[in-house]
Amino acid sequence: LASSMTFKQRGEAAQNLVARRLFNIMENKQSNLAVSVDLTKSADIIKMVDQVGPHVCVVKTHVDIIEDFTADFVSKLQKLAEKHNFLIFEDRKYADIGNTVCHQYGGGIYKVADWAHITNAHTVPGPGVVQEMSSSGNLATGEYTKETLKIARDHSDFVIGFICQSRICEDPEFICMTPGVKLEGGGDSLGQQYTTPRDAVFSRRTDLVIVGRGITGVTNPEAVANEYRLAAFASYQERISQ
Ligand code: BMP
Repeated sequence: LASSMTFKQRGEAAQNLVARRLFNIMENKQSNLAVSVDLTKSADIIKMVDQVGPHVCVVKTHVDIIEDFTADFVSKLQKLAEKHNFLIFEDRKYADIGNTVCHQYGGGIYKVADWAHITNAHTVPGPGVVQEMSSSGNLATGEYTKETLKIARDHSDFVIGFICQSRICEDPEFICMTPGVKLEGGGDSLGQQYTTPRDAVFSRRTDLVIVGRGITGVTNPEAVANEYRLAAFASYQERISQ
């Protein structure tokens, strides 16, 4: 069962090279923390990523919110990914027909396919990747989750995991990633609902927590990122030693 295996064992079980690499980083950096750097100026993002980089396995971006996006931003981000050994996840949530998604993913201004190790898609249009939302009243439940899992299994060469609020399968190679995480819980004024790292990784048995404002909104992001890393990794260790 995935939830009782180590990240190292799961990396060995995975066929997909990106999944193998991610499990490897998680094991070596003792980090199942992704930071979502949802800032709107390139320089602020680069500065934040350099500070939190030592503590994360993944840096998640939303490049379409950046006001001054350039190729130079991408090359700086890639250098930091090498320096700190993390993967870049562009949280684009593709949701159109294949032909349009090909253009959106490979072309346009952002050329996401050139630099993002990981991206994601809704499964509403059919085979793709998975999205299960953390916001209240979201519709990604029941049959949607089942169908999504089927799509992932049928395309496991391309799919490395899911965005989900609780573990949706025990397949060792799929990584369950949970956004909407804050040490103090709570929510925001637009429907976001927060769970704690331990609730996500120990109680709901997911693998990786995605933290945005809980880290990017504090005055000492590096120290706080380390706190989240320790909390999420301890919850993983507690889970596998059960
Ligand atoms: P924050 O921790 O600041 O609330 O940020 C959460 C991040 O995760 C945002 O980038 C958001 O787009 C993303 N996210 C989410 O919150 N819930 C989901 O269901 C899916 C997401 O990608």
